[in-house]
Amino acid sequence: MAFQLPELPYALDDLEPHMSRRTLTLHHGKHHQGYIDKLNALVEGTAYADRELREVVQETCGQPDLSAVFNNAAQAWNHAFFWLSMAPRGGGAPEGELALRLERDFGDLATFKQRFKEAALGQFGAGWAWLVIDGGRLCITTTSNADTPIAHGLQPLLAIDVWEHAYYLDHQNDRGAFVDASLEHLVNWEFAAANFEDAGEGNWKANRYREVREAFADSGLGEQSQA
Ligand code: MN3
Repeated sequence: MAFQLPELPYALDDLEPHMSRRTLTLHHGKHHQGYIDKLNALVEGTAYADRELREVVQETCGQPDLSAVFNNAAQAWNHAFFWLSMAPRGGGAPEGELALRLERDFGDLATFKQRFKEAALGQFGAGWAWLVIDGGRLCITTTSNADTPIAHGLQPLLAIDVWEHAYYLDHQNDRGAFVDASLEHLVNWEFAAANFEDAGEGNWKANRYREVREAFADSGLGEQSQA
């Protein structure tokens, strides 16, 4: 079965005034649809046509002769993830274990937002800014063009599309204003928390165990026991 454009999880004007109906209409209905259509044309009649989208992304990464498949598959996946990374009346603050982890790894929410914005502004040209889990730690990372954390073994929690088409109609060249609006009003922390749990995080027993284990390693006894 051909890959399908996922429906938006909200109405086209639900993210206004921070993301306009016009932007969402074009971004979802033209850009995202375009990646799906190109992917379907590229994989028709190949084994990739019957695979999960995520598998297509992971299996075609880094293969020069499959770069067109990778680019369109990754963009199809990234956009589906991006729509879920936003919510009407989003923003605010994460709760529960994710909030504690954000404090542990960034200090506080304001510092996280500042670093996320710096990363998004520092991404030269088209790409994406992500909150990911890397080895149990929350990290901010960026990718260029279609590249995606799932091609590199990282579990993303949130994404912001920083291609110009994501913000030019609403914020013109001001990527920083777009990132600010996204973090203040659109970011879907419930989606981030769900991804956090899917990655095996957020279980208080596991986290307590991890803290004990890290303290043990920091004491030097951990290394000694491995020798
Ligand atoms: Mn886009």
